[in-house]
Amino acid sequence: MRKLRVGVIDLVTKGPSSSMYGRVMNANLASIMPQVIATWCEQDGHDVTYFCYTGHEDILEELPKDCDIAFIGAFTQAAQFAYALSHLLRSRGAVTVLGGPHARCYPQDAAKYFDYVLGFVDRDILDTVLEDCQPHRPLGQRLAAAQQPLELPGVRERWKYVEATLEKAPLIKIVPMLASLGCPYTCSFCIDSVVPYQPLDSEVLKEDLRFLLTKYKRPRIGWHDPNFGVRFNDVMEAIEDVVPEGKIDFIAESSLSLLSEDHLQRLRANGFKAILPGIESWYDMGNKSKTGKRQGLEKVEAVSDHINMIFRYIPYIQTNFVLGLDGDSGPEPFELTARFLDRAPGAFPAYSLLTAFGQAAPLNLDYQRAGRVLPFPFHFLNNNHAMNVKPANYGWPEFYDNVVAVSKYSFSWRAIARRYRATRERIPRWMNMLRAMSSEGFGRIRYHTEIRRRLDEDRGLRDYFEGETTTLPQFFVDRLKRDLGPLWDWLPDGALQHDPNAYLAEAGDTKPKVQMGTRTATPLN
Ligand code: B12
Ligand code: SF4
Repeated sequence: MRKLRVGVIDLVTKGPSSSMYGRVMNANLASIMPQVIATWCEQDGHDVTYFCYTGHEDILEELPKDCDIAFIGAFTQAAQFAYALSHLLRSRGAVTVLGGPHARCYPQDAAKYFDYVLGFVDRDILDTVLEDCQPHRPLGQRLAAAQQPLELPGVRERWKYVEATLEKAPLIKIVPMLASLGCPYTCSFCIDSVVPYQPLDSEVLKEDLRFLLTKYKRPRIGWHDPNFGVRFNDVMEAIEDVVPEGKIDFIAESSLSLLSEDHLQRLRANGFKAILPGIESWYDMGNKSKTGKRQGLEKVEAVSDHINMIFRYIPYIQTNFVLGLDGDSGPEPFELTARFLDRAPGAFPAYSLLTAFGQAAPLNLDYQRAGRVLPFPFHFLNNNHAMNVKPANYGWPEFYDNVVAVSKYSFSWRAIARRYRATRERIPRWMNMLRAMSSEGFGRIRYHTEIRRRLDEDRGLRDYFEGETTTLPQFFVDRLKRDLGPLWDWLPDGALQHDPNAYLAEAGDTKPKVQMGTRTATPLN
């Protein structure tokens, strides 16, 4: 294989950012896979330039120059930014490759702007691309391994990329690690519901933990496992084998069903400082939260007791909710969330508006078949800036009234003060405060309130939400232009639009059975 100049770009954000929280945290949200790609390319003998874009760099200045091939890792919210970047890099003679969540969810669209669009990637797929390395235009080649890779280079092998990224994190440095891929649960809205659970090599894990103890006085590790601790004993034994008690702090996303009291005792002993369980809904997903058939207030009571019990062991808890699921109707789900916050005041609530990310989850076919998926530009699909599924049981004004109400309740000064008092440790207290006052708390209240106002006052925007027009409201065009900064000029023609039913079409299905265009001010069922 000829020696290539390879650029690897990890897009942590969707454009230039001046946010305080972003400056502190974005580098800590970098992805593992771009570092893996960089490591593998280097092991294959290529010249690699790796660049993690956190939103605070001058993108035009720091972009890898003169590459033969550029790999870009992007979430869907960074799709337009990535498309523009690909356009720019192609104009300089590079072949471009897209990988990551957007490539997995919207390969049909991404293929219009990249030479290769990758799904699951292992070394064979990477080598296929590197060996071929030529423009594929107008439509890029779509390649994917049949399953997730069985092994990945650990932190020691990825170190130079980890280190370069964490230099951009001024206060807290969190090293990303993986102990497993996939998930044994089957939450139908989730990308992992169809990816088999697979633990990664525990020897690599141990070696990485040992290695990190030589690099930092007290390392902090963020597990990127979709559901950490499924093989609980195995992973705890690996940690206990090599980490002296209290020498490493860990953060993990784990489902409540895995967080029993005996597990929590062990997690505390092993330095787990933050846990992010998904609650999702008060009417659904009982298997995940170990609440079985309990629903509504009964589930609130069970879950808040559980969360308060977790607090006795773990100082920071973020609880994840999905707003607008089909099982929800009326103000009650939102009011129940407020009751939950009353009963478990220390939990930091993270809200996601229900989003059908292309072909991520099987449930998305149903939404597309029902004609419920709206064509919001990818840039707004970050679970907050747009909800691209028409809610089953709410009209938009009613839905946003509830979203605004629950956001205001969650980030009121009263709630912030109660969260502060209920949190024991200094960094978690400070994190909660910063998050509430940044774009995540106050910022979202402002944003959702603006959307709610426009639903009444901006006819074009309302029609777009109702599916009565596909003309993108000026509000979104202006925001996108502002957010892309210098890359707006590189956005390819047509890149603001996509086919929201591409997955359905590719699955060989016909047109959506229910066409949009009817207002749903009253419940549909
Ligand atoms: C860990 C995680 C996070 C972490 C770390 C994020 C990160 N930078 O990786 C945190 C908590 C920070 C996070 C944040 C968010 N997340 Co998240 N997250 C995940 C999770 C659980 C695991 C991802 C992971 O690392 N898997 C391990 C890797 C090895 O596997 P993989 O992602 O499947 O990648 C394979 C291929 O895609 C490919 N690949 C991946 N990256 C790249 C890069 C290149 C260059 C190449 C060539 C290939 C490649 O190779 C891999 C091996 O086969 C996924 C769920 C899931 N399992 O995908 C959600 C998920 C990726 N997140 C999601 C979302 C929406 C978000 C947020 C927008 C949430 C929010 N509202 O804030 C933010 C956005 C952050 C950002 N950077 O833009 C969505 C993404 C949907 C989409 N199409 O964009 C997912 C799929 C969850 C879901 N809703 O179903 N997330
Ligand atoms: S438990 Fe979490 S990671 Fe697993 S399928 Fe459900 S939502 Fe996805």
